[in-house]
Amino acid sequence: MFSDRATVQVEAGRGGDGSMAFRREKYVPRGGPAGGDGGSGGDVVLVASESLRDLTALRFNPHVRAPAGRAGEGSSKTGANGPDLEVPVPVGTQVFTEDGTLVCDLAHPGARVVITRGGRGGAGNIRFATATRQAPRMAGVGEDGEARTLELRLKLIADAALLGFPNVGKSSLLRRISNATPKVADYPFTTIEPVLGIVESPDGHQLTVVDVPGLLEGASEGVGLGHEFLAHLERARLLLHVVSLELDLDAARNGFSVIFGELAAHGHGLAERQRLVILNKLDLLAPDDRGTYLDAFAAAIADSRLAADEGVVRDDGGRPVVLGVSCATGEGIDRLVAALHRYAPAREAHNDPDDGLADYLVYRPGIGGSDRFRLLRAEGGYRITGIDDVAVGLDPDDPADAAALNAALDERGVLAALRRAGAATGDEVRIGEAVLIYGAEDRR
Ligand SMILES: Nc1nc2c(ncn2[C@@H]2O[C@H](COP(=O)(O)OP(=O)(O)OP(=O)(O)O)[C@@H](O)[C@H]2O)c(=O)[nH]1
Ligand SMILES: [Mg+2]
Repeated sequence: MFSDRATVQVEAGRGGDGSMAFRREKYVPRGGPAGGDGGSGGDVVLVASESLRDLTALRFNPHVRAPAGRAGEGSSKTGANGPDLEVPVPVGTQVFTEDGTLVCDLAHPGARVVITRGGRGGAGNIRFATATRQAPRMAGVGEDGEARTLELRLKLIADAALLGFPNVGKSSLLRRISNATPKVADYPFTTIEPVLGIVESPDGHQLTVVDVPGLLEGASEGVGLGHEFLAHLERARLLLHVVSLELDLDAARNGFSVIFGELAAHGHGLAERQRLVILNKLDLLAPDDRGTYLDAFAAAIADSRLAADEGVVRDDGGRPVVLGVSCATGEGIDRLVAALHRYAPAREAHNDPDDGLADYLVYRPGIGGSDRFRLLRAEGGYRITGIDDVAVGLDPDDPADAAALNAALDERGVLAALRRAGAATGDEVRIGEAVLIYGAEDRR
């Protein structure tokens, strides 16, 4: 199974609560406050890992939660921070919000994106001491960690991608030129999921080549398997268009045009992408006829009125290059590997900071938002700061106002935060001047 999509619910760790504690020493009758701050909750961090092939692991574990911070303790001890939770994803994973906005693209190995921030720890009661309030009975409650639903989509990253009709010998070719060993058989759709191989040049440079399921006419609209996999060609710099030798040249050319039509229909620049034409199964022709056939095929595709040769790699004379090979005998394979390295030269190590791809990124959708609030644990209940405006002008004893207030608090996440902080029915909740009573009907 190969999964190139997963929907995940990510939740960063909640901050630890601040402590409400006092010094107790033998000869200090009324020690001052000594409650330390809570630690912050762990972030959730996506990390692009070369050891993952696809998103299957996340599909089966779509809930990702970072550990909470520890509560502060007496003797002014700060609680430990919750450790960050690192979630490995395959290189080439793109992250989208639920409404389809691209958040980041983890296209480089080792790229890291902080996808949700842990909540801040609550302040210990030491921080509430003032000249007139020397024994504060109040401590901050840890903030909730950020939570969101994200859609992950994998688009494989390879230097070159094989494409063509089923059964033309794409997998046989990958076996010949790389370390990969995809299944080869004499029926269409032997390959049902992408396979990556590493091709080494004689001078030691390495390239990655991806083999995808064969394409059919209509693939871009969902015929066969090709539709889902066309997306995995998008990030290849060079396409390797494999054609199987057919004695009828017209049929061979038409097939070539059909595949081009699917690339063009898919879009994303596939039609214009550099494309190297490979004619496989050359062993089916008598040795003397091979050169003539290759020339005739090159002329036929250049002559096509369907622009199917757009993007095709050409020789110095402007004629399409058609590399004849036989995966059965190995003929032409060395030339093909050389051409591969020539037209898809090894990428320089990633060093372009402006390519829009994440190396280290902190995703902050809520920054500057008005919904930040702090929850304090106070004697008799809780105090909420930072959102005094929600209660202004509303009378909690009036049912309509109370309902509006309830909805506003729910929307800003205050009710959820109170619930998580352990609020019980009857607890007082103060917002600015307003005093509310936390009730069971608040629970959902
Ligand atoms: N005679 C001959 N047969 C070949 C050659 N290359 C591949 N074949 C045969 O062609 C058939 C299909 O080969 P595959 O490599 O599985 O083809 P594919 O394009 O990966 O096929 P799908 O995965 O179904 O899209 C197998 O029976 C291979 O043995 C070749 O150079 N000469
Ligand atoms: Mg195959």
